[in-house]
Amino acid sequence: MALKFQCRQKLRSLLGACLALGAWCAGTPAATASTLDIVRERGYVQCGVTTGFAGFSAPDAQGRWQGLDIDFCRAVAAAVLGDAERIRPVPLSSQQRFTALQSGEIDVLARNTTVTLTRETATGALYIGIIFYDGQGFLTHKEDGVRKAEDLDGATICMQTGTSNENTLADWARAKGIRYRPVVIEQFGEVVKAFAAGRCDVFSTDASGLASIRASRMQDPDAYVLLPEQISREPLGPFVRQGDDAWFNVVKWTFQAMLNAEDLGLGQANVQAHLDNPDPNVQRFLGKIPGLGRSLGLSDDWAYQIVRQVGNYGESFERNLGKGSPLGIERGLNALWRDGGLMYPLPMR
Ligand SMILES: N[C@@H](CCC(=O)N[C@@H](CS)C(=O)NCC(=O)O)C(=O)O
Repeated sequence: MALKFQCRQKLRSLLGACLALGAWCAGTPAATASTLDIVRERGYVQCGVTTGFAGFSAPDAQGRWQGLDIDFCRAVAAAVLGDAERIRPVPLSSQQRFTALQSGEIDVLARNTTVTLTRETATGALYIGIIFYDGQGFLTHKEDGVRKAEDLDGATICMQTGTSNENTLADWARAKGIRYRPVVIEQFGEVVKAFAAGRCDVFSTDASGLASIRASRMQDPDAYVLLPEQISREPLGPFVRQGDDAWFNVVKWTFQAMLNAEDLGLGQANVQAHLDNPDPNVQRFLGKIPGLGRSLGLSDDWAYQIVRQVGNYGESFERNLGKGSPLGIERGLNALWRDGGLMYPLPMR
């Protein structure tokens, strides 16, 4: 019996050594470590953001980055590190964003990025959810008198290199028999200048982006008209690298926590008072009934920290994009499903 036991012990340590050798041969520790461990070790989250797109990601007058995407990045930092301030925004042009994610320069791409099939198959990126439902639109000079998209025949249209907007516009125009001259420029600031200077008749990108450009980049916002049509679906989502499930889960459920908080009526101002709420859904969410945090490799107050430090999805939306903000965007499709929108929080249990 004892001999049998000894043999089994030897077999187990031999197996252990083989597994360790296998893991060593399979790659360097850096290649196998989860981004979750890397972020913890580093002490801050690196988020790929725009070079300055008010409402989504842009520095304010004090140099502090603000926006829906920035809030999301802060929420990830609150969940993982317990401190929403532990973020480093990495400004990226449309063209640079997926390379930065692939190379490990950033941990999360939170940059008004449309989810498409080929972006997932060709870039090794994986979206974690849709943070904003949008559609491609047109911003025109009011003095040109264009009132609908079909009047754009013969127009010169400005876009930014590396956006989904280039192909979407080409497809739409072809289907409608509309001719146009594209002016495609790599740097965002340069596209804005070209449009403002009248080098193009129209700026085309996501409608939310156009609202942002008009409100924050044009000297006289009233001199520009956002046409009523949207020619595509542009579901915008944060992305992580493929093949890192632990990190994917943390980032995905951070977004779900922001949606669930809104659904549960938990916001920045009242979440502390809800620590005594006997509703088991609230108790589980806030970690009073433990388990959810641990299952993600986080502390059990991860969701509490998100809401206390950043707020729920609706609060972030209103603060950055909503009716009270300079962009003045309606919740529309981005309302919770029970209010007629598409935001449907997944059960946190
Ligand atoms: N949702 C579209 C467009 C996103 C996009 O990159 N839009 C441009 C606006 S023209 C932008 O955000 N530029 C800001 C920058 O490069 O800093 C996509 O994913 O391709």
